[in-house]
Amino acid sequence: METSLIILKPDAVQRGLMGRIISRFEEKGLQIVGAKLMQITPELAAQHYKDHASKGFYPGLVKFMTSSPVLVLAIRGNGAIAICRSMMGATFGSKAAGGTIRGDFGVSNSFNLIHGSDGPEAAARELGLFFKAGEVLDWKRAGDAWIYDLSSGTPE
Ligand code: IDP
Ligand code: MG
Repeated sequence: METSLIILKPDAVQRGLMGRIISRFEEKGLQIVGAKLMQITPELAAQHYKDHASKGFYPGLVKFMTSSPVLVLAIRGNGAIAICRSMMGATFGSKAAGGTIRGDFGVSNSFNLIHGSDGPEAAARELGLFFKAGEVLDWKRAGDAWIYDLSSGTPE
């Protein structure tokens, strides 16, 4: 099982899209194992986006991400990191395919609604930035046996 760090960005929160976006992940069969409404500080934004520090869009990105509350989620499932990325769609709302979150809910390239970890290493680092020990919960979901084929002992 993988866990991805997802951020519903300030535009998603301000536009009242949190519920619809979370529903997509739940309907897919992914499990919410952490959730936190918070205002990102400039220091945390800088740590989170450290790989983009040299880019021209970086100052605007930090300003945007710290401008208003975000909803931070830890989302778990078999292959969850890649599944979340494909559900999010391409980075730019103007290019993201229909059926994806960015494709269906936005047109902007910078206000693109959602962040998702791009690999296992990034997910581990980002989960550590946004959640303290004990805030990501290993809870048993009653319906798991109908989400996955568990007959072999591992989720298929
Ligand atoms: P990703 O969020 O799809 O992984 P990244 O390339 O990692 O995309 O960029 C991080 C974030 O920086 C994007 O989600 C977007 O908010 C912003 N961003 C990336 N490229 C641009 C750009 O060219 N103009 C404005 N904002 C950008
Ligand atoms: Mg990225």
